[in-house]
Amino acid sequence: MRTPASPSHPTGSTRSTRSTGRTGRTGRLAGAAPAGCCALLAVLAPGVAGAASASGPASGPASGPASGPRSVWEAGGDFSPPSALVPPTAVSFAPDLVPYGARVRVRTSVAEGSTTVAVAVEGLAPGHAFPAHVHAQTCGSTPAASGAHYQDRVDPVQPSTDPAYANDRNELRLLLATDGDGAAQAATTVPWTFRPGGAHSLVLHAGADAGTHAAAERVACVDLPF
Ligand SMILES: [Cu+2]
Repeated sequence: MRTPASPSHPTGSTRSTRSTGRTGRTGRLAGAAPAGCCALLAVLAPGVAGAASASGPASGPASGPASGPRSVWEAGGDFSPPSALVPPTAVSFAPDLVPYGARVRVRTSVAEGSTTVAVAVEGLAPGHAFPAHVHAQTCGSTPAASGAHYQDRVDPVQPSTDPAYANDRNELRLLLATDGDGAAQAATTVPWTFRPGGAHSLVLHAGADAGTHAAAERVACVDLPF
């Protein structure tokens, strides 16, 4: 019998809010980022936004996040085809759900042993709920390249289906529910930090059968900068 996920882990809080209207250009989230961008994320996670302004631009340390002083990493860009000449930061494998040119921003904040990930998207299929998870490997030319879900306590049996490990306390999960314009925001906090070098991407799944896509299909991927 396996040991269940640590009972000391509180349930991760996940929020999903809807946004109306367009926001500023996609780009850096801190420092010189457009006001629309940061105001949008400030709504999601005021503590994170405040930390970003205090810690300056997004370029985090080369090593992975660790507990201790607050660190902020930012990522994102325009979704591009995996075949793009320049390897894109954000890849779409299903342009009918995640059109090329749609935008994503991800802010990861680590402080005092907890991790908050805030995500904002624009230009996706409207009225659709995309489950998004942190995965272990970087995005690649195929949806499978991003590997397994990142787990705080790694399930010894892979692929992991044991609910003692595959749950929203042991993995980092969000739900991006787009509004009528295809915009969505979500943030979640987990009471642990990523192992250095252990987490490399945020993957969007179809969520529900859509067109030719099965619910579990990986429709897009964003490289995370740590
Ligand atoms: Cu996933």
